[in-house]
Amino acid sequence: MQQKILVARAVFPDVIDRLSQYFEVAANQADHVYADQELVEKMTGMDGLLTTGSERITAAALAANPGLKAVCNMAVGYNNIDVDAATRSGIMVTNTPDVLNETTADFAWALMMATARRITEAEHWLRAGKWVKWRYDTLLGADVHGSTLGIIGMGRIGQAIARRSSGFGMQVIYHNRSRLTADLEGRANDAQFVSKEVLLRTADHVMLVLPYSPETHHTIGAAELALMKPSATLTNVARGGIVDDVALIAALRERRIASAGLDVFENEPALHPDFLTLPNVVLTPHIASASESTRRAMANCAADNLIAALCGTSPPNLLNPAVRRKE
Ligand code: 8YV
Repeated sequence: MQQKILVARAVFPDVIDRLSQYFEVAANQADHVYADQELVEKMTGMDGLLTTGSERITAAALAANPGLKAVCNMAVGYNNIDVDAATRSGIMVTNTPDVLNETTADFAWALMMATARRITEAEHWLRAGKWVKWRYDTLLGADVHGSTLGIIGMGRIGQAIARRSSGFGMQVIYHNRSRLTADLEGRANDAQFVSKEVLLRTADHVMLVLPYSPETHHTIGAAELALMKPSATLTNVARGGIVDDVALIAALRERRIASAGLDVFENEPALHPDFLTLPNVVLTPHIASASESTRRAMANCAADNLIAALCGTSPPNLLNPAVRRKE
């Protein structure tokens, strides 16, 4: 009998066609966002799932579907999936690393530069008809070239961001769970490992690229924001919840830091309404990996993992190799 899969959200039609050559596919091309319980019901009888970062795959959802064999996330982050529970239930979990490193690094730079040089604020000002004369102090921003870039979370995306800084004559400092090898530090524009406190006190531009977990929840809160320079910017392309949004809003409002560039938010897509009232924040809707070719690569990577997982070979991006395959 043909195995069944659920593709939980809309995806490129040719990826559905590809998966249909192997499986009976329940697709959601209408892109309905399933509530948690609705998703559990849709999972019933499925052998595999193709999810995005928006679906919460909890221990309860997994327990309600004992026949499930694989959950393949179309994202590098996988904090939406209870991987430990999946491992205990013999369910393989995969993600899509590497294919989005460079695209996400490009976007992180775009966001940091827009934040430092007040690009969106300037455009709103111009569109509002406020540009009636040149002034020496109109929309003055912070330089990026020659400044110190502080990266928290120096994985593959963090390193790709650091590499780009060499053309800007920047000094790179970073903080990470573990220090990189000397070779990797060299390739990351001679990045220097420092404590989180030194990074926050020293960096002109702080960039967050670390994965979300209970341990990294509110890595940046009121205390950390208080360490930053009043002229500094903060860019988050990682996950909502790494920053305490309420504390950040207060710091931006009181100009305790200069500005922030945010692609991710607590409770997204329902971001805190106060962000919309602040001029010194650049807001984007979780699109750091959203180039045409990268989103295609992510979808195909998730499909590759699902096909391998259900057709008896080892998925290329298996996150829980301890899992015992179900027959
Ligand atoms: C995705 C991401 O767009 O890969 C990740 O972890 O955050 C983004 O690239 C998003 O999670 C969709 O699944």
